[in-house]
Formats: sequence, structure tokens, C-alpha cells
Amino acid sequence: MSTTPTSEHQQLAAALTEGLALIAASGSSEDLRGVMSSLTGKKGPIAALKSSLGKVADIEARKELGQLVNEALVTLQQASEAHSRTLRAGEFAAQIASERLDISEVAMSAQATRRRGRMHLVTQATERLEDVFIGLGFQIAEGPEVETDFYNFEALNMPPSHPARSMWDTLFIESDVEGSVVLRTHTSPVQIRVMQDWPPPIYAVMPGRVFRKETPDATHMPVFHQIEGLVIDRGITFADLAGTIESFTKAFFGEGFTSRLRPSYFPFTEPSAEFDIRRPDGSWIELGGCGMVHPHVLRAGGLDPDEWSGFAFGFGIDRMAKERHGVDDIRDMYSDDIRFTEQFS
Ligand code: FA5
Repeated sequence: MSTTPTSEHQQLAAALTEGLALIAASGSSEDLRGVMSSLTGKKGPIAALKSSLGKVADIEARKELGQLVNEALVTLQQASEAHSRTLRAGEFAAQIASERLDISEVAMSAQATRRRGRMHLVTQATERLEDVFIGLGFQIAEGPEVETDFYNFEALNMPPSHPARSMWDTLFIESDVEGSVVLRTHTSPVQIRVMQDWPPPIYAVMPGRVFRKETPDATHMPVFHQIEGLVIDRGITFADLAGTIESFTKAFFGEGFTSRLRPSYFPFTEPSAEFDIRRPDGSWIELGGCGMVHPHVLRAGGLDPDEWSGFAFGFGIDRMAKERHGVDDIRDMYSDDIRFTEQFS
């Protein structure tokens, strides 16, 4: 039987009202957990009421109050669960919104920051060299990287055992005839192929990769690039060679650069020269070899030296690229480090 409300009843009603208000006011799941643990925890108002049950003398009244306390707990629990569902739904929606990816934005920023590939410095230099020589009236030719001894040496006036062969540390390819197939040590063999294939007059440049058994250092690579030049016509003189090299120097490096030829030796040219360029600061760098095509070489190419004369040159492309871009060490150009390549576009 219910009795008149005691102070415990009032306390319980107040605790329930306040608890429900606190639950409703919780703004987040975390707040709600805090509210519930203080409402239903050991030091909370419900626990205090439970522990005061023992003081209720009337058994029926005690039972009834105990039941009311349990019901209050259930009510708080249910209110908490209901509010928790609402809170979690809101929190989930907020999380989704914060993690939402605007694909159109990503696509736009990807476009803005997309890293563009760049051509290797040597490729850039090769293309520029080709442009400059095409501008001077030359045609482009190419030859194989794996060559026979004939084209790499013999036709270039270096018969077997010629001492000049040791000017190039050669990499040999295994073949039936020992020493007869090599990785070309220079682009000069393409001179012979062009003379054999093209009727004169010939104004040609032949860029390509060459190979030598060399230890890399700041100015040497075992695999590098050369551009060969060959001019065959009637009445060609050394003055034409010097003039062509000077025009090329200015067109490729700029007006501030000049060239000079120093006497040198190559078996396939006579006379031969080393070609240097002078930087605007007055210092000199060696870029390649050149000279008048040797009569034996003209004959190997199927031309009559009494009718035709010409000049040839061979420059190191890697060294030119290094020079043009102020690269200190030729090996940096082959380091595969994108931060290096990105500096040059
Ligand atoms: C020759 O290879 C001759 N065939 C050039 C030539 C052609 C002379 C036509 C006369 C007529 P040489 O070995 O000096 O010559 O090489 C020519 C250029 O290639 C050098 O001046 C240099 O610029 C470059 N070079 C040579 N060795 C290396 C190397 N290991 N790494 C990078 N560049 C090199």
C-alpha cells in the first residue's frame, strides 16, 4: 500500500527529474556516459537512496521504495539509451561529413600539382644539337650500337693490331670470330655506313650511345653519347671545318662562346684536331675531336679521294649538356634523382 510521500520519495522524484534533465542536456555520447556514471554510480543520488532503504522501518514501505528506486534506474537507463541513439546518429553524420571527399576538388588539385615528366638532359641536348645542325643544312643519320670490328676500327684506318686501337678501351661481344663484334666505342663507324649508303655530297650528323671500359668520374662515363658530323663534297678544306665548328659553337652555346682547334691525332682524320670552346669567363673546355677525312677512310666508304674530300667531327653530348647547364659532375645526370632532373626543363 502506498503511503504519503516521504522525504525519500521526494528525493527519488527530484533525483529522477534532475537525472532526466541532465541526460537530455548531454550534448555528446561522452558527456552522456559521464552523466550516467555520476547518476547511477556508487556516489550518485540513486545509490544514496538505496543505502538509505535500510532505515525505512516499514517493510512494505521499504519494498515499495526499493521498487521505485529500481524503476527510476530503469527510466534513467532507457532515457539514456534513447538519447544516446540520437547523439550517435548525429555524431556519425558529422563524422561522415568531415571525412567526405570532394572528388572534383581532389581532381582539380591533382591537376594543379601533377608532376610533369621531363626529358633527360642528354636527350634535351641531343634534340637541340639536331636542331642546330639541321639549321646549318645537315641531315640526321643513325647506326647500330653493336658494331663489327670492321666499322668500329678497320674501316677507320685502324687495321688489326694498329696501336691507335688502344685509344679506346673496348667492350667486346662474344661471337664466333673472337674480337670481331664490339659495343661501338664512338659514333665514327656511322661515317662509313653513311658514305656507303648515301651518294655524295653528304652533310650529316649522327648522334648515339657509345660504350667504353672506363671507370666513371666527374667527366667520364662508361656509357655516354656522341654526335658525329660528316661533310663530304668537292673542294672541302680545313677552313670549312673551322667555320662550321665556330657557327655551331655560337648557335648551341651562345654568342659569348668561341671555339679553337688544337693539333691532335686520330687515325681516321688527317690533319686532326681537338675542338675546345671558350666560356665567357675565358676558361676552355675540350668537347671533341675533328679533322679532314683520311683518304683510306674515304676509300673504305666507297668514295674516290681524288674526287671527294671532307671533314668529320665527334663531340661528347654528355659533356656538352654538363657544360651548358653548369653541372659539376657528369654522374649526377645519371643519378635517377628526380630533384636533380627537375631543375632543368
Ligand atoms: C673520338 O671518339 C673520335 N671518334 C672523335 C672524332 C670524330 C675525331 C671524328 C675526329 C673525327 P674521343 O675519344 O676524344 O674521340 O672522344 C670524343 C669526345 O667524347 C671527347 O672529347 C669527350 O667530349 C667525349 N668523351 C670521351 N670519353 C668520354 C667519357 N668516358 N664520358 C663522357 N664523354 C666522353
